[in-house]
Amino acid sequence: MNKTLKVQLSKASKVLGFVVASVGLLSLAHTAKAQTISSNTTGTNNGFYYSFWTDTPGTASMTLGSGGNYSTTWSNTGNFTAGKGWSTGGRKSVTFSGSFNGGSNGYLAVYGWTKNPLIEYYIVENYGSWTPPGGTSLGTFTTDGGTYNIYKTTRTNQPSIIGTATFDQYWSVRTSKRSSGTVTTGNHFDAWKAKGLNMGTTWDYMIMETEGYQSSGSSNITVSEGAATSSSGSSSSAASGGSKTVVVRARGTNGSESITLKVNGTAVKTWTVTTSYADYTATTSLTGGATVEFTNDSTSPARDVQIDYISVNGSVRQSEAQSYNTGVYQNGACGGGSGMSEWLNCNGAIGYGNI
Ligand SMILES: [Ca+2]
Ligand SMILES: [Ca+2]
Repeated sequence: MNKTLKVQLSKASKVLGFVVASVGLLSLAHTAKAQTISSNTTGTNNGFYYSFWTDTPGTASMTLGSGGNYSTTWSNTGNFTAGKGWSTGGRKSVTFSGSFNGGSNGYLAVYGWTKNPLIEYYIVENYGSWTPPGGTSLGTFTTDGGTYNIYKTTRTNQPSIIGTATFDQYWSVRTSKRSSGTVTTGNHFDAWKAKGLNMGTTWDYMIMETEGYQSSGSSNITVSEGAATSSSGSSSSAASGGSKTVVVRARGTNGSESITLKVNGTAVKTWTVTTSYADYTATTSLTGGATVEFTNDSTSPARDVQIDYISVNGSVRQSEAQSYNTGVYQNGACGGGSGMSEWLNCNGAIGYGNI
C-alpha cells in the first residue's frame, strides 16, 4: 500500500467522524474568547465556518483566534485536518496569511466539496516534504502569481458528505509553496473544467485547511474573503460597514441555533439566537441576494429556527412571502416544497431577494 493510497483510505473515515462527533461540541462555537479544540467538531466562529477532525485524538488541536484566524499543532498524528472558511463554497477570493510547518507530510489548502455530482477538491498552497496527491499531472496552469499542477483521483465506494459513494477528487497543487496570498478559486474551477473536470451544481463547505498525515507540524493562519469574483469581473467591497442596515428578527426552539446573514454569498454577520424573538442588526455595503442561513441544525438538542422577517433600511420583507427556502421541511424533505414559511427546520437558508 503506497502512501497516497494510505492517505486516501485514512481520510475516508473522517466524514463519518464528523457526523458522529459533531453533535455534542457545537456549544464551543458560542464562546467569545479564543478556544482550543481537540475533538472532532464543526461550527461557526466569528462568522467563519470551521471544522476539526482527527483519527488520533490527543495528537492534534486547533485554536480559534479572532476573525478568520486559526492555529494548529500536531505531533505524531495519524491523520488530522482543521481550518476555517465557509459553510457554502464557490467562486471566492480566499486570502490567507501566516506561518506553516508541514513537517514530513502536511499541507495547507483550500478544501471543499460539491454535490451533484459529488466532488472533493483541494487547492494546495503549501506542503511538507511530500507533495500531494501523487500520480500523474493532467497539466499545469497559472493564476495568482503561481503555477499549479492539476490532478484527478477517484475514490470508489467510500464515505463522503452524502454517505458511501464513488466520486472524484480534483487537485491544484502549487509548484512554489507559499504561506500567504490570495486564491481565486473560480480560476481553478475554470482550469479544471477545461480538463473536463466539472464541479457539482450544489456547493457544500469550503475551508482553508491545515492537514497532517503521520507527521508533526504546526500552522497559524488567518483567512478572509476578498472581493467576490464573477465571469463579468464585477466586484464588491467589504462585508461589513456601509450604508445598509439589515435587521433579522428571529428565534430558535432550543436557543443555541446559529444563523448567518449573507449578501451575494458573503457572510456579513453570524448570531446565536435565543428562544424569544429578538432583532439582530448588521450593516453592510454589499449588494446582491440577501439570505439568512441556519448552520447548526441537530436533533439532540432539537434545533429549529423561526425568522419572522428581515428589514432593509426599515423596509420589511416577510419570510412567509419568500419562495426561496432550502431549510423548511415540506413534502417529506428539507426545502421540498414551495417555501413561503418562517421556519428553517434543517440547515438551509431563506432568500429575500436583492438588496
Ligand atoms: Ca413574518
Ligand atoms: Ca431541526
